[in-house]
Amino acid sequence: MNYSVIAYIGLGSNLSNPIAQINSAREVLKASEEVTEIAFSSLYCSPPMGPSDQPNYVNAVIAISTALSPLDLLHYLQKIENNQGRVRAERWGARTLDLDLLLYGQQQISLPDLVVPHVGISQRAFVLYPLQEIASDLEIPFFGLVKDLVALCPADGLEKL
Ligand code: ROI
Repeated sequence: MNYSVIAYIGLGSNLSNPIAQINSAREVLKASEEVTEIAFSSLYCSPPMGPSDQPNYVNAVIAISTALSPLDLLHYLQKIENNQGRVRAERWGARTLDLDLLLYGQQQISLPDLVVPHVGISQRAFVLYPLQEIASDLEIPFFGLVKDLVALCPADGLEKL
């Protein structure tokens, strides 16, 4: 049995009833024996980063504790995405559900399929603002404190729902 770590996961959706997609992913995670929910942010509406000819996104961040390894957690998240109709199509295009492994304890991971902390974490309002709500004093390895990063990050049209 591995020791449990606290991991943070970013949730995003802009297709097929995004609020329901995010809530459903949360329920799946909560029901999982491998994962315990520690905190869940508010839901936020955000304009798309990337091509602008797609709907606005709903975003949130969940903190969990888990004994799954980083790759097992990644694969588990991918399974949830697939079960909710995720089709891997255009890069930066619209999606029914995105579950991004943002942080895994204080580990820095650089594998072909998994980079943690997540690449966009230090600059994306739709990640940092919900993260601040549940973990303002958290230190992101390499990047610094969440609250300091938020202070440098324009809200970019992000709105709490
Ligand atoms: N833009 C926003 N606002 N929210 C997201 O979750 C999101 N996810 C993505 C891309 C396409 C980069 N843009 C996004 O994967």
